[in-house]
Amino acid sequence: MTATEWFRRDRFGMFVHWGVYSLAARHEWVKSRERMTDAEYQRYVDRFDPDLFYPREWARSARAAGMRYVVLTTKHHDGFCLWDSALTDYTVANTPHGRDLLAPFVEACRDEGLKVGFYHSLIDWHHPSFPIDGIHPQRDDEEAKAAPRDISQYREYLHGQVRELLTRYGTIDYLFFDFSYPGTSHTWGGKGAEDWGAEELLAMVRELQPDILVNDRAGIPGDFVTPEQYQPSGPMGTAWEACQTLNGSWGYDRDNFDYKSPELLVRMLVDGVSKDGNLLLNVGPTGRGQIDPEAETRLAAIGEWMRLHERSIRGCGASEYVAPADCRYTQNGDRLYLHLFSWPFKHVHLPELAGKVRYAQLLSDASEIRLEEADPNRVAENTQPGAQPAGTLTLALPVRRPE
Ligand code: FHN
Repeated sequence: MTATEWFRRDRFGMFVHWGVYSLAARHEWVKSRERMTDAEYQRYVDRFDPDLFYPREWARSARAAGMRYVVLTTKHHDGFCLWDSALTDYTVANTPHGRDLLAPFVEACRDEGLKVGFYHSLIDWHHPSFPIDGIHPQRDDEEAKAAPRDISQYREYLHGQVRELLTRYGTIDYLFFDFSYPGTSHTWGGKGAEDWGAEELLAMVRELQPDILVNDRAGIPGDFVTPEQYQPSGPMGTAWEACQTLNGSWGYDRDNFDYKSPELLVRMLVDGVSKDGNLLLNVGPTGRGQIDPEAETRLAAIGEWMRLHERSIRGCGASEYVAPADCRYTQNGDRLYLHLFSWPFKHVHLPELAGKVRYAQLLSDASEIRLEEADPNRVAENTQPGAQPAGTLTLALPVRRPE
């Protein structure tokens, strides 16, 4: 199976934003937003000791939710490394925890049959050669801005660390660079592909990991595009993956209880698959290493829906048919799945399916939906709405393929 094939089959992954900023517990950009110096930010490094870090629990939660790949931040914009890099001392080796965090993460994912993904930030607010730009914590420090910074030295560091990540941990299935979009000015501080050495970087990545999937954020096109915190209006003409948060924050944000409902999260997953895309749903573990209870309840609810409806997601994609209002179609061969985002409403009119549907059933309990009365209202009455886990009323409609 090619890399894109598993990606399109699996459809649903877990994003994990975790680092010393998790101790600040208010945003992964805390160093930039609060203009912290390295010395001020060191209080989190000095106290990073995730005694409740059990990556197998992360992997089990991901798998139970229906996710089939997990992507962990190896280094975020703060420059702090979750592995013992030979190229810097700014790593987990120099914290009270002291041990590599990537190896147990990778092992836990593999033990749970999940694909392994690394996130790696191009941006680095700690490296002495990384330019001071509009988002750098020292953006107001005239003396720091005046100091010479040679991005070619940072480029060498970036490539060297990516080499470490792709040679120390066996097969890595997926790489999420962050962030510099192809051909746009949106490259924060005006840095672009040439600054990162993007062509050489991706050539090295593919040489080291021939089957890896790489995203589009190293400044040049990759294997998939990455709409962030929005759902595209339709198929994007290439593999794509929407990365979404549970509550608007990527890192652990203790006082933020603005979590999306399980119903909305399921609909985001369905919506994405109906447009030939994936959903990468983020969790931000605490500074002790645990996925927070609010996130766990959402993952469990999605998992309950997936337990009954997985076949309308896994291996599915966009349909050639146009779904009625407030519905989505996902399709896999001659299996068409009609997802009703709101019900009961009196009838579902499927004129373009006239004569094509041989049989219909409610996916959650395999109960027949008699076509002449394919009326979710009656279905809802018969099946006790509570029987419908969060999300959608999904009908399986085996359709005759057009001759
Ligand atoms: O600035 C980052 C942000 O913290 C987060 O990592 C997201 C995830 O896609 N990427 C950048 C914003 O686009």
